[in-house]
Amino acid sequence: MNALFKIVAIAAAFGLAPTAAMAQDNATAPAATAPDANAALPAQPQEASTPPLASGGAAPSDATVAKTAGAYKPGAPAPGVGQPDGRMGLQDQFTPIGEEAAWFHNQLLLPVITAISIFVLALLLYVIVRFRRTANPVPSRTTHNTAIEVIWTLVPVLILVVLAVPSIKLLARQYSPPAADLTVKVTGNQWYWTYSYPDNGDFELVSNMLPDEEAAKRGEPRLLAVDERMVVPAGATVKLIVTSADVIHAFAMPAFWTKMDAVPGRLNETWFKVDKPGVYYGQCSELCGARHAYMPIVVEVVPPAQFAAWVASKGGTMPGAAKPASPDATANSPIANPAPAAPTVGAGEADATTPAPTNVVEATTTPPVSRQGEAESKRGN
Ligand SMILES: [Cu+2]
Repeated sequence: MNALFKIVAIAAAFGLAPTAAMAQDNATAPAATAPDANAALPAQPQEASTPPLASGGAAPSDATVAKTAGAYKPGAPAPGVGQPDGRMGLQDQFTPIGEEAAWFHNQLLLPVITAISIFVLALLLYVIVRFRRTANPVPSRTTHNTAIEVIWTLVPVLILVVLAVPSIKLLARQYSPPAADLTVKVTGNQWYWTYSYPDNGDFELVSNMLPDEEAAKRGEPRLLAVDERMVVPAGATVKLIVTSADVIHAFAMPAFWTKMDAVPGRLNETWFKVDKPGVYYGQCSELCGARHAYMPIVVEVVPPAQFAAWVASKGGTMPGAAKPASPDATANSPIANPAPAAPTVGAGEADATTPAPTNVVEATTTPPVSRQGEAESKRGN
């Protein structure tokens, strides 16, 4: 019996320890800097009452914006939302993936890790006391016990299976995003971020950290506030295309359970979907040089109408909106508005006064190179 306990103790120490270590890998530490959580300012957005598009920049090119939007005004952070607030453990999660992952960590991994650690510690203490040398002048020479060997093999396997099922499910869900409603290209730079919105006229923002005094003035946490936020609509699936212009950075947003390396020359993809409007803070999470600690990330989630107003204030457009009325390169293009087919003439003979479709004719009849110059010189007249 004594031997049995001894063996169990040793097995527990060696066999189960890796389980605990593995489980720990899944924990994600919250962002480092603890801000003073005194920023209890009026919560979120102001709808409608203000005239749309007050916030400077380019003129609204977009009729739907004028109809639907409240003006965009930068929202104020809420204590404990999207930023560290001195509590232990993970930040509150605001994405479906984050909620699932936090549940996995808090309800499954932590209890299992704790139980294993306490069990192993108890066995060790028992062995130390019960089998100390003075109490056992003649040690047992047992080397083998089939039953206990089966148990110490099977139990860890079962524990790993119980952990693996939700773990793999979560991993699969992270890598099978729903169809994106919005794409934002995120580029890491030494030492700031740029965000471009290819779906919205491809405008680009440069996002730098605010100095301490300015952050305090705006009621935002020190070392986390930025001048230009990444603004996204609430309830939308946002696809992030993450890359870097220089060295490896990492886009990390603890409250979204989102972390993705930004690697020069490579496009990485991740996504998030946040329903609750608010201001969320993150940081670069790859040691990227001298000012690595000073390139924070701010994502502001706003109601869709405000997002449209914000896009317009940046000179962008909403997908599907009417194009700007101003004449542009494509408005009179023979390709966009094909004219009835012109009589096919030898390209060289194309009349200088023939209107628009000359280039179409040229393109379809492909004149020999020697004559193309001739046609062009004629047209120039
Ligand atoms: Cu960085």
